[in-house]
Amino acid sequence: MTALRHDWTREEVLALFDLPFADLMHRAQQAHRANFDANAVQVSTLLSIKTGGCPEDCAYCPQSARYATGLKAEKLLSLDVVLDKARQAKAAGASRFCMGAAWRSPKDKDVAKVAEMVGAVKALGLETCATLGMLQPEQAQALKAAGLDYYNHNLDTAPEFYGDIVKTREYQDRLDTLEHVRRAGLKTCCGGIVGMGETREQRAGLLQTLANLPEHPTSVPINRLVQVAGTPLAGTALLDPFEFVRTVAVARLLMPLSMVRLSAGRAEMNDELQALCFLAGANSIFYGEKLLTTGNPDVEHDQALFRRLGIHAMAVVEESSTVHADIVGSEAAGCAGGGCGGACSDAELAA
Ligand code: SAM
Ligand code: DTB
Ligand code: SF4
Repeated sequence: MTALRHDWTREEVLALFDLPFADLMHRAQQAHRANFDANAVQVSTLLSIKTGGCPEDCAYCPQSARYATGLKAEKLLSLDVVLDKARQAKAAGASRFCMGAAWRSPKDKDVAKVAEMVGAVKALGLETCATLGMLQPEQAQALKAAGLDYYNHNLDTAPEFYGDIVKTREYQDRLDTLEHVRRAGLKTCCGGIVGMGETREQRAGLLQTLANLPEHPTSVPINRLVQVAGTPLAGTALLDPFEFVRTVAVARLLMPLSMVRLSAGRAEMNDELQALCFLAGANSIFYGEKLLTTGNPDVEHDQALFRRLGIHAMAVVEESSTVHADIVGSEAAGCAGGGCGGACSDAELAA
């Protein structure tokens, strides 16, 4: 049994970051293999259901109305359009469909419309995830009642660096929404962004805060900043790729039962760097040509990468059971021979 800790000190987390690269990778792989099939990667597809025009000032985000990024603000997509995209995502091999909206916090009438989308997407046999900004407790409950599986709400960076990145809300606001989401019985998807000019200590602070939440997030997206012209963070010095891999490895060690997602920024990474991230314990990706507003690797490229690395996709067939399928196919292959002893099926539920 892997023991889960929620009392990490900053020094302990930094000591992991400071390990020689090979030692850190070895430890991360041990933790990964103890809990998962190391060759299975979960695939989620993202859709921006409400793009741009956001009142918040997140310095990384192309969707803030405050920055001239050339992005056109759009209204909430219709149910038909969302369902069409969800069908396409399923046909391409995704197991989870994540709907993102550029809202600070949704109005109740927005939540009602998203709830309808959630029910319809779930009926296609996909896991559902939404990221809509700050939620009130009743809104989280309404989404849960509609069948939502996951709510994505990132802490984004360390508490002490947050004010440099976002001034229109507090770190505590993020923590409050996460609590409302957990109390509603939703699974949390919560991570952050690295490469925003933060220090190693602040990267450690992000992971420490995530691991010390009352429950480890079921999914932990690690985004590498996608630099978008017009945002205040465009032109930030690029993070050493090995430091990015270290961040993934430390996330794996601190949250051994969570799905660690290699998230935004893959389009700017070569295959070798992505392979190192999988070796460091990443076991989930966003799959499909687009993230929310920026690019992601082509589906064909990801399929080829999976084939070259001998990775297979995890496909969810029902709420409590995850099996593996080929990323290009629809036929579930079952968990036999994965070397996970069944642990991969339960890992998402166990965290
Ligand atoms: N508005 C909601 C919110 O902020 O929670 C949901 C959508 S927001 C775009 C979701 C997440 O996308 C952010 O928390 C951030 O982690 C990530 N994100 C946004 N812009 C990014 C960028 N340029 N590079 C990497 N991640 C980014
Ligand atoms: C997450 O952690 N990363 C995704 C998802 N959750 C919603 C969003 C990435 C956005 C990258 C910039 C864009 O495409 O607009
Ligand atoms: Fe708005 Fe979310 Fe972008 Fe911040 S990250 S500007 S809240 S869409």
